[in-house]
Amino acid sequence: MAAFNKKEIIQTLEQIAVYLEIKGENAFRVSAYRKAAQALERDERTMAEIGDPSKLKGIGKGTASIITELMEEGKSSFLDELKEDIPSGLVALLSLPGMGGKKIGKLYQELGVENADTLRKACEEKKVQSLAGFGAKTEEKILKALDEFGKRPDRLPIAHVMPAAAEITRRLNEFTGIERFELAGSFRRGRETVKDLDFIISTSDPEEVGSQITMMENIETIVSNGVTKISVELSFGDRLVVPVDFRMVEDEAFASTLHHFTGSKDHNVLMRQRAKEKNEKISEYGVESTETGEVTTFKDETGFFAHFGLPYIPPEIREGYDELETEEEDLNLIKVSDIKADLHMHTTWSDGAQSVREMAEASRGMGYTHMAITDHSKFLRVANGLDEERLKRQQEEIRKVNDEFSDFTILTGIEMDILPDGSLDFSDDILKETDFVIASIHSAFKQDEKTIMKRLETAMNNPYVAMVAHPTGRLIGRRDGYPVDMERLIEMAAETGTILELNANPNRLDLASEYVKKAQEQGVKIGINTDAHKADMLAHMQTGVKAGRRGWLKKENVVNTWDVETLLSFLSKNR
Ligand code: DGT
Ligand code: CA
Ligand code: CA
Ligand code: ZN
Repeated sequence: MAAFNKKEIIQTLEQIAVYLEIKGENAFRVSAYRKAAQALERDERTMAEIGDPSKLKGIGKGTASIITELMEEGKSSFLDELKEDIPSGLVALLSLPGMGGKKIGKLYQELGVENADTLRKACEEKKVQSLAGFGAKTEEKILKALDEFGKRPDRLPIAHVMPAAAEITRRLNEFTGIERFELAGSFRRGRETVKDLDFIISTSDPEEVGSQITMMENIETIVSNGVTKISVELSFGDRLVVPVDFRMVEDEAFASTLHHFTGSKDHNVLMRQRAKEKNEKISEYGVESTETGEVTTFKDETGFFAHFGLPYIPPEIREGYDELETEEEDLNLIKVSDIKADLHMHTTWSDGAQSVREMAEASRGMGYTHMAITDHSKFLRVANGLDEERLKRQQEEIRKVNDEFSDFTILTGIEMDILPDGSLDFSDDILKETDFVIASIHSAFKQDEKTIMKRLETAMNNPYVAMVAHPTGRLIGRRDGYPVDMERLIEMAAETGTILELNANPNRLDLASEYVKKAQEQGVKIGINTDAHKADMLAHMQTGVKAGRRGWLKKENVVNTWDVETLLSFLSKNR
C-alpha cells in the first residue's frame, strides 16, 4: 500500500478513536487519538515537513509510532487488530443517523448488539431505551432507521459508481477478443445518478468475451447470461453493489448499438421520428430501409448522425429536448482541454492534504496556466480556517512560490464563510488584498429560504466577492443542502456580476444542469472548480466539465477558460 497523506492519516486517527470507543476503552485513551488528529490538522505543514510527529505538541510516543507507520506504509497494524476484534456488522451501524462510537459501544458492551438484526431485536424488546443516553424516542428512531438500513437505493450517486466504472474499464482492457468497447447509458450522458452501467463491446467472439465477464472477480449475482447480453451485479467494498449490463455486437453494428444504448429513451424517440420521415427504421444494429430492407451501418456515431443530416450530438445533451433542431455552433460545448485554471482548492493551511507548492505543481501538471489557492476562513474551525494573521502568512508563501514559476500564476484566494447571521468572515480591507474571493455557506443549513437568501445576497453585494461556491450545499444521494431560490440566485448573480460555481466534485455538482442552462441564458459567468483537498482530486475537473455540458455550457461563459489577464480584469471591473 502507498504511504498515506496527511488527510488520510488524520482520518485514520479519528477512525481508531471510534473503534476504541466501540470497544469501550477509557475516554483518556480515546481522546489521545482525537487530540493527535487535531494537532496535525492545526499544523499547516505537510507530513514530510513535519518529519518526526512525536515532536508535535499533543502527540505522544504511542500515537507518533502509529502516525509514522501510516506515513511509511499506508496502514496501521493497531487499527487492523481493532478491526479483527470488533464485529464488522457493528461498525456498519455507524451510518445510522445519530450513532457514534460511544453509542454503538454501549449497545455492544451492555446489550451484546453485533449487527442490524440484533439491534432490531434489542429495540423491539425495549432494552435500548433503558441505556444511559438513549430513550424511548431514540429507540423508535433507531427502529425506523433500521427499516431503511441496508436497503439498496434505486439510483446510485455517480461518485459511488465512478471507481467501479474505472475498475471494470481497466479489466475489459485486459480481456482477449475485444475489438472496442465503450460505456453507454446514463453514465455516458453524465447524469448525477445511475440505475446501472451499460457497456457496449464489439467482438467477433461473444462467447470468449462472455466467459471472461462471468468469471470476473467479485461478481455477486449473474442476473442473466445470454450470448449477446450479460447482466451481473458486482460488489465493490462492503456496501456497494453495482448492476452492470454488457452487450456484445459485431464491430460493424458498434456505432448503432452505442447510440441506441446511450439513449436517452426520449432522444431515441426523436431519432426514430427522423428515420420514419425517410422511410427508415433505426435498430440497435443499424438503419434499415423500409422499402428495400437494406441495412446501413456506420463507422462511428458521427457517421450515424450524418446519415440523418445532423451534426454530431454530444451524449450529454441527448435528453429528447431540442437537440436535433439546434444550430451547429450551439452544440460546440465546453471541453476539458479548454480549461486553463482551477480556482478553488485547499492546502495544509486549512483542511487540505498538501502544501501550496505541491498543489501548484499538480495544477501546472494538469496543463493549466494559472490557479487560485482558496483555503477556508476562520469561522470554519473544524477545517482549521485562516484568521487574518494566518491568511497574511499564507499569502506570503503563495507569492513566494508564485515567484518560482515563470510560466504559471498562482492567485491568492480565500473560501470565506458566510456566517449564520448573514455577516461575512472578513472585512473589506482584508478581502481587497486577496485576488480571488469565494463566499460560501457551511453552517446553519436548517435556516429558512428567506434567511439563506439574505445571507447569499449580502455576499453577492460585496464588491470583493468574486464567486459563490457550491451554491446549494447538497451532497448527491446524501443530503439536500440548504433551501435556495435558484431563480432568484441566478438573477442576483447577473445583477452583481458574481460568478456561480459548478463544483466539480462528483458528490456535489451544483449548479445542477438545469440551472447551468438558466444561468448561461441570463449572462451569468460560471466557474468550474474541483474544490480539491488533495492533488489527485484535481482530476474531478473532468466530471465538472461533463456536468456543464449537460447544461449546454459554452467555453466563453466559463471563467476557467479565460487567460489570467482576462480573469483579473473581469474581477477588477466589479471591485
Ligand atoms: P439509468 O436508469 O440510469 O440506467 O438510465 P439509462 O438511460 O442508462 O437506461 P437503461 O440502462 O435502462 O438503458 C440504456 C439506454 O438504452 C436508454 O437510455 C435507452 C436505451 N433503451 C433501453 N431499453 C429501451 C427500450 O425499451 N426502449 C427504448 N426506446 N430505448 C431503450
Ligand atoms: Ca443504465
Ligand atoms: Ca441498463
Ligand atoms: Zn472549498
